Amino acid sequence: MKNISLLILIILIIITISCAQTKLTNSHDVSSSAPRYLFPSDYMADPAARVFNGKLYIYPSHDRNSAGYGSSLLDGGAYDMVDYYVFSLDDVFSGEVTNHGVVLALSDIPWARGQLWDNDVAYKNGKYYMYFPAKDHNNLFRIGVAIADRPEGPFIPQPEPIIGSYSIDPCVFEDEGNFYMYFGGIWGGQLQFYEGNTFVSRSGRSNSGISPRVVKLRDDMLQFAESPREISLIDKNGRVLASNNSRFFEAAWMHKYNDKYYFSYSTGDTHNICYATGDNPYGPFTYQGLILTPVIGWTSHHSIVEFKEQWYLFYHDSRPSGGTDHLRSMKVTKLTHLPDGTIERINGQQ
Ligand code: FUB
Repeated sequence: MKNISLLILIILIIITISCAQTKLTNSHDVSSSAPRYLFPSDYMADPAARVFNGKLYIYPSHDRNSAGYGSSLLDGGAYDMVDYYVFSLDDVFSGEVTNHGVVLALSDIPWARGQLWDNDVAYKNGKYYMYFPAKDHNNLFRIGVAIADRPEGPFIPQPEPIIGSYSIDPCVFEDEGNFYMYFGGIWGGQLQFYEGNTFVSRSGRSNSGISPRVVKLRDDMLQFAESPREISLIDKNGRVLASNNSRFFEAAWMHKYNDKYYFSYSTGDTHNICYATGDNPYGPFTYQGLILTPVIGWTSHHSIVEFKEQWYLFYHDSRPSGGTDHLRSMKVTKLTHLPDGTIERINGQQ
């Protein structure tokens, strides 16, 4: 009798857990514009969303619990990722999210030693190009390229990183037949190691006056076509952004709306996603305000995409992991451009 009661109890616990899991998976109320967690069964961050062949693809980082790659929090050592997955969906809020599995692994990349951080994918002439940062064998971040025949991969890496590449968070944006890469990140992203495009030293952790970079890609998509340029991010009086609440930290993204160029980014230690607008892909870009207020978890990272005539913000937070900074979950919500061209602010705590 005691054994039967125990068995019933175990069955009840299993049912409760699986109901909770199902509830999390399907918890999005399609009639509301509440955010949707996209893949509750594993930790995925930095979602770069792209539309290929009428379908939405997501290229995230894959978070994991590990002993940590580096030694200090400022090195980003807890963000110790070793592979990339791809996801796709046809309907953002109610559709099934298809997991295409691992499409590129650290062990396949000869030049990389660790920390596969935020990537992005671009399409040109029948091929898909994944741009990703990783630390090389000298512990310096470089940016590599991997190529696929289909948006869901697998992606085959080039044997060496892009010549002259450094730092993290590549975003590749197509404009009038040209492809531009925006990149950079301070602190663990190492952008402060460089002056212009020259490596200066591993010391110093400046907080402001460090510009993200933009560079046009060569026709073959495998190298830079020019030297990376520093992006000028200014306020409405033409002054360079200096406050930690608005200056660039990491997570560059570019989208175009009504012929304006929207450069968005994270402010890192103040946890905002902000944006600035300009008239061409190189800038300057004038600060406009916040898109997303701080989420649960230290990092904030996003992408903005139009799909079936609706704009979306893809981002992540650490709510499902109980606030563990390096275990993040990707999510999506609607994004609205207001009639004056500004973006309606989104509450990161939703
Ligand atoms: O995922 C690792 C790093 O955390 C990204 O490259 C940054 O943008 C931050 O989200």
